[in-house]
This record gives sequence, structure tokens and C-alpha cells, in this order.
Amino acid sequence: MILTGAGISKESGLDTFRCEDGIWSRVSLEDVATPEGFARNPRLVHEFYNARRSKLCDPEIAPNAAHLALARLEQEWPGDVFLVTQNIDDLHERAGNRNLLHMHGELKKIRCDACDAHMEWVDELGVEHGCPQCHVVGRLRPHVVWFGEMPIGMDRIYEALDRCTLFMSIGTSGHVYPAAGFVSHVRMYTRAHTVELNMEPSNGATLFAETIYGPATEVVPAYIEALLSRPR
Ligand code: BJW
Repeated sequence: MILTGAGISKESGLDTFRCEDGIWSRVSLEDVATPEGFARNPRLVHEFYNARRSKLCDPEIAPNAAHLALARLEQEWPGDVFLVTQNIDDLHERAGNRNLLHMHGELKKIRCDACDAHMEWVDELGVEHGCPQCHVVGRLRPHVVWFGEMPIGMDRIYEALDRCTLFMSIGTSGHVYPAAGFVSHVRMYTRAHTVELNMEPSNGATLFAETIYGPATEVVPAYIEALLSRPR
């Protein structure tokens, strides 16, 4: 089982949240990543996600060596490989992972708060847009999980955590729950090996049996290569 966070996409040109130059150094999370912020100022929130969606669609943004290594793992590992990402970008899909869950949603999807329709969306979104299904205007929102909202697929995630034999956490600072609590869950309920691959020790670094630090494009491919070439 693999958990990824913003750090894995940093070398693809996408910003992290809590690094010195990260997203939360420029905008307030209360304003753009809470349902209350969206209710207060939907235009600001749309602007924030429109800019990130447009950047994700820039042809220069592509999966890096770490994403590609995880896709290779899914293809070549003899058992199940389940990838849970906190990222709303689609770089894991573009790299080739298929057994994948976006627990904090997807930037290229939106949903309607009036009729709950979900749809693909790569253009700008605004308060003036009507839902293509129910035609109510102003109730479309990014399909992302904000603070105070329930992350997606938690039942499936905890089932996978309960039966995993290896738990890898990559490029996440360990500040946001429930994802930050997965390693404790695995250690409490399984005998799985736990490993953190990150640029620096995360908030929960001491909970991992093994820690490896460096840029994801270096440490992830090396770790996957070693896993796949280990005698089984
Ligand atoms: C590199 C690198 C390179 C850099 N190579 N590495 C008190 C206690 C406990 C919990 C709570 C609490 N008060 C409130 C809560 C709950 C709250 C929470 O966790 N708050 C904390 C801040 C305290 N959580 C929630 O509200 C969640 N919902 C919830 O809990 O529902 C109830 C529930 C309970 C139990 C079970 C189930 C449900 C929802 C959280 C929603 C998070 N949403 C966001 C924004 C939306 C998506 C978006 O716009 O993109 O998701 S916040 C933001 O943080 C985003 C990310 O997915 C998330 C995690 O960030 P991530 O990925 O870790 O990024 P960074 O920037 O923090 O770290 C990057 C790391 O990479 C760093 O360590 C770098 O060193 C490293 N790095 N370059 C390798 N090249």
C-alpha cells in the first residue's frame, strides 16, 4: 500500500502546501480550502482552483521518475499494489497506475451541490455556470475534499491498510488527518513493514520502521528497483 502527497509532484512543477514557498505561504487555507471559505467567497475559491487546473493542463507538467517508478511497481509486483494519493493532480494516472484512489478528490472533476452530479471539467469554472444535468446555476464546485469534509473512499482505504504487508508513505508532511494516522493504524493492526520516503522527516517520521530522505525522483525509483530485484 502506498500513500503519496504533494512532494511527489514537486519535481513535476506543482507546488506543495507547507514548504517555505508552498501554497499556504501565499493563500489562506481557511479562505480556499474550507466549505465556509467557499460559502463566503466562491469567486476566490474558483479562481484558486482555476489557476491550479490550468497549470495542470500545461503541456510542460508531466509525471516524473517517481510517478513512473510507482506505475512500474503496479505492473511488475506479483501481489496487489494499491495507491492512495492525497494529490488532486492526475500524474499517477498519466504515469500508468490504475489501482488508485484520490482521497482528497480530483482537480479535473467538479460536482453539483444541488443534484450531486459528478463530471469531468478542464475549463474555468465560475459562479455563473449552470449544472449540465439539473441546470441550477451557481452550485457547481471543485470535486476536492476541504478541511472538515470526509475524505473519499475511507472504507476501502482502511480495508487495504488492514491487510497490507508493506506501507510506503511518499512526499507527505504528515500534518493532515486521517492520512497522517495511517502509519499508526498499520503498526497497531498489522505486521507490515512501514517506510517513509520524503525530502525531510515528516511530522510522523518516528512512527516508521524505515526512513529514506531525498528528492522523490531519486529515492523512489531506487527503492522500487531494490524491491523488485529482491529475491522472492
Ligand atoms: C518532497 C519534495 C521532493 C517536497 N521529493 N518530498 C486536530 C487533530 C487531528 C485532526 C484534526 C484536528 N483538527 C482538524 C482535524 C481534521 C483535519 C486536519 O487534519 N487538520 C490538521 C491540519 C490538524 N482534517 C480534515 O478535516 C479532513 N477530514 C476529516 O478529518 O474528516 C473526518 C474524518 C475522521 C476520521 C476518518 C475519516 C474522516 C479533510 C482534509 C482535507 C485536506 N484538503 C487539502 C486541500 C484540498 C485539496 C487541494 O486543494 O489540493 O488537501 S489540504 C492539503 O494538505 C491538501 C493535501 O492533500 C493535504 C496534505 O498535504 P501534503 O500532501 O502532505 O503536502 P505538504 O505540503 O504538507 O507536504 C509535502 C511534503 O513533501 C513535505 O514534507 C516536503 O518535505 C516533501 N517534499 N519536495 C520528496 N522533491
